[in-house]
Amino acid sequence: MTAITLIQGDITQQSVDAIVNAANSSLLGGGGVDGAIHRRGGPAILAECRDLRASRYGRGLPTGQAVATTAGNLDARWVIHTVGPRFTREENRSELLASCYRESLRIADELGARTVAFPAVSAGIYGWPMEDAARIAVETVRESVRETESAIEEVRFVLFDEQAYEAFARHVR
Ligand code: AR6
Repeated sequence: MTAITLIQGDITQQSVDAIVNAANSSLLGGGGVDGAIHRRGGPAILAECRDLRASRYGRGLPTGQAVATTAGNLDARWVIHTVGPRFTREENRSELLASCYRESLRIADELGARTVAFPAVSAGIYGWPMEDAARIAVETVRESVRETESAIEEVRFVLFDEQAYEAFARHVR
């Protein structure tokens, strides 16, 4: 049985087995959570991301997929980088956002992670409305841990501000 928990705070301060990063397909860093993870995690994470670009993802990590690296100086064993879709009103990309959560959990499970922290993927720079991002995140994680009979003990959503926390809380209840 996997517990789904919520906290308001900074994901780079969490002690968990795996921290999920809302990356971009270059895997070479950016702003938001991505910037914070590389800043606090140190250069080992970026070095591994560069190797991944060179070996497996020459064209970038596709949207909706995920890949793990070391967590460098973070209090975690792995960072799982996933690429959320940019929000657009012209096209429904919910399935790609759901895929970020499913793929990240699949990799976490494969690695043997027991505790996994997620930010609100796509709900910052990529413009996804928080309410909808929260619904997709919580529904997907719930279904995914049920269907895969995951050995993960806790999936923790780490929300940066109160508005995000409240949006997730409406769905976790
Ligand atoms: N801990 C937890 N949540 C955070 C933190 C933090 N330290 N910092 C920001 N958030 P974003 P995206 C929240 O923009 O929308 C980057 O440049 C933030 O308030 O980090 O998927 C990447 O390289 C928001 O609610 O990710 C990509 O180019 C949520 O995390 C692009 O941004 C996600 O915001 C990805 O954009």
